[in-house]
Amino acid sequence: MNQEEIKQEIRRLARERDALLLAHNYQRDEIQEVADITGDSLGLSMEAARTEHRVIVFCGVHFMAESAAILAPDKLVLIPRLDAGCPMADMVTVQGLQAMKTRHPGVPVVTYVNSSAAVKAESDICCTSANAVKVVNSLDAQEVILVPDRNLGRYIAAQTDKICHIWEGYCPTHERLLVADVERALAEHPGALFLAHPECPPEVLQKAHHICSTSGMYDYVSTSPAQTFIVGTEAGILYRLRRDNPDKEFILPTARLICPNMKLTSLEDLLHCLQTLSPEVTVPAEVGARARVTLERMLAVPR
Ligand code: CIZ
Ligand code: SF4
Repeated sequence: MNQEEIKQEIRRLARERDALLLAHNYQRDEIQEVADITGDSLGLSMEAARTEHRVIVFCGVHFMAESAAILAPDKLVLIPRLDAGCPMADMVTVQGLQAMKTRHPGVPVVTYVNSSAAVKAESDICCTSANAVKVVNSLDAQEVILVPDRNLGRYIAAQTDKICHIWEGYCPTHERLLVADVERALAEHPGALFLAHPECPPEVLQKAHHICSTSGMYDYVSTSPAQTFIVGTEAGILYRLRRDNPDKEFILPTARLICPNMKLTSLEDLLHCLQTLSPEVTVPAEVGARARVTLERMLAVPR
C-alpha cells in the first residue's frame, strides 16, 4: 500500500472500529492529516472524555494516553507506539516526589501535565503550560512545589510572589534550542517575532516576544499582524501553523527541535493499532481516581 492507501484504510478502519483518532500538535504531518482532532495533551484528553466513540487512539506519548484514560475511564484507549515515552515525565518518580514532599511538609504540589498518572496521583493539582501561573496563584499557600519541568518552574516563579521549590527536570528537545540559534534566525529575518514555549531554557525565553503553549501559538499567530515568526517549540507545530496561515512565514530556528518520541508513530503503526486494537493504555483504578482529582482541580481554576 502507498501512503494514500494506508490513510484511506486508516479512515475506513476507524469508522469500523468506532474509533476517534487524536494527534498531538508535535506528531508527524501525515498523522496530523489523518487524525480527527489535533491539539495539546489536555485538550485531546478532554475530547476523549467528551466523545461518543468507544475507542480512542492517542497518537502522542505515553503520559498523554494515560491522561485520556484517566478522564475517559470507560473507553478503550490505545497508543500506536507503546515505546513513545517522554523523558521529562520520566525524570520524576513517585518515590522522588515523596522525598521532596517530606522536605517541604504541607507544601502543595503543582504538577505539569507532562507527568505519569502515578506522579499526578501523588500531587495536589495539575497545570499546563497555558494555565500554570493562574493555577499557582489560585492556591491558598505561600510556598509551592513545581514538578517536573525546571524551565516552566522558573518561568512561573518569575511571575508569582510564592516561594517555588522546583524539580530539576527538563525537556531534552526544548533544551537543545540555544540563544545563538534564535539570534541567527532573528538576524536573518528582520521584523520576525520569536514565539517560545515555556519548556525552553530561561536565557532563550528572555529573547521571546511572546511565551505561550502550543495552542497559544496558534491563537497568537492568527491575530498577529506580523508576517514572519520564529517558532521556539517542537517542529510538528509547523504543519498546522502553515496550513492555517498560508500567507505567513514560519521559521524553525534549529533542526534540533525534533522530539524523537513524538516522531516514532508512523502511518503503519497507526494502521496496525486499528487492526489489532492494541496496545492499550490503562491506569489502575485507584491511581486514576486520585490523578483525576488533580486534573479536575486544575479545570476548576478560573481562566
Ligand atoms: O501539553 C502539551 O500538549 C504540550 C507538550 C505542549 C503544549 O504546550 O501544548
Ligand atoms: Fe517530552 Fe519534550 Fe518530547 Fe514533549 S517534546 S514529549 S516534553 S521530550
